[in-house]
Amino acid sequence: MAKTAFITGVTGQDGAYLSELLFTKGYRVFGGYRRTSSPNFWRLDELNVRNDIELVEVDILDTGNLIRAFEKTKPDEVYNLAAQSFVAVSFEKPVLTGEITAIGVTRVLEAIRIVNPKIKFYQASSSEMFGKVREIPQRESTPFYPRSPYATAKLYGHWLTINYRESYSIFGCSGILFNHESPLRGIEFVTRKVSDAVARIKLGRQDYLEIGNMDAKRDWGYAKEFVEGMWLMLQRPEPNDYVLATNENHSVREFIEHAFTYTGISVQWKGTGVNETGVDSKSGKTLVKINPKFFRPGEVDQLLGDYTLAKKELGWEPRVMFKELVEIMVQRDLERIQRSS
Ligand code: NAP
Ligand code: G4F
Repeated sequence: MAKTAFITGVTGQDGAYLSELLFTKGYRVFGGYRRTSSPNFWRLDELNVRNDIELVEVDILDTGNLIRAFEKTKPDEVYNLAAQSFVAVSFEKPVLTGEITAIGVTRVLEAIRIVNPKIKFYQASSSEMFGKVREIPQRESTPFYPRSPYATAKLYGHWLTINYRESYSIFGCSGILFNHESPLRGIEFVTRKVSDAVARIKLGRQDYLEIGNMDAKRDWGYAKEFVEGMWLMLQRPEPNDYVLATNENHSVREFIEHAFTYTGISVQWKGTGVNETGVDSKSGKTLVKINPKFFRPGEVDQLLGDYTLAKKELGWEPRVMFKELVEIMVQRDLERIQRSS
């Protein structure tokens, strides 16, 4: 019989790709989305999965709402992707971030415990939990050192998943996912902000890009591949926690350079600190400026993941690496902007 999955946060980047993947595997997919005056289904439309998903209004701030949703839909698997997922906002809204990203996990797990403890559970944990990194590269056993309210909230959800596994034998897995990006990434995250801005600059729709800390390094992979790892975790005979990463890291600066290079523009860096600028090496025009408003009160300087366990136990490994990822994103934004004219 076809399996049934319930995805919280279906309107987000990973929710869209995971729905697409589960359909290829013959699942019935219920997609939890929160009510807003104008729902936000653009990612589901881009992947052409909106009509196949059975959409259910669910807010992970409301336990009763979750219980009724699971009673009605009877899922075999729940993927908890819903979160206030933007680190920068978590400094401005730490209480709300804790309610959604931390306590939200308790609500989902309690609903599972009450409705059917045999439901398999995936928790979207994050490499942000490694924060001020204690070892390089980071693996499942690396001690955590969260550097933001977001990361601290994710750490709560991570340990709660382990706690429910040990206390109530719930099949709960935490995927410790390093940054994963795509053309469906929210525009507020640095990769998509850059790919969109570079495409606009190339097409003459924007003058320059304003950016924060360009020296931060991330291990950036392709979201479409990372959702495969989520699904694989729930197909194992025993639950466990896994790092998914590419085991390569690059700075924001490198991301910007490669994005421009792809469009045929070469950037040259001038000046230092907040006065640093990126200029077009041919025309001398300023293309990149630093704006300190994008600096964070606590920064994660570098992340680098070791996915050895995922490769060994899940057979998962990344295929799209940094340069190809940048190119996929810039190309898609060029097409979008050209089409919108
Ligand atoms: P995303 O695009 O920001 O999506 C987050 C989703 O959560 C959206 O659908 C959002 O709905 C929903 N949501 C927020 N508050 C909610 C609430 N109170 N009730 C119900 N839904 C709510 O994030 P993503 O990149 O797909 O990431 C998926 C998950 O993985 C998140 O938990 C994120 O923290 C985690 N993660 C992401 C990465 C990454 O690099 N992408 C890495 C590690 C972990 P709206 O559309 O209404 O806002
Ligand atoms: O793209 P970011 O906002 O992603 P961040 O903070 O790494 O978080 C993302 O990945 C996590 C996994 O490690 C997820 F858990 C989380 O939900 C989210 O998906 O920022 C990346 C880096 C940071 O160091 C930031 O300071 O880019 C730097 N940055 C520099 N200028 C900027 C900017 N970030 C943003 N968003 N905007 C800028 O203008």
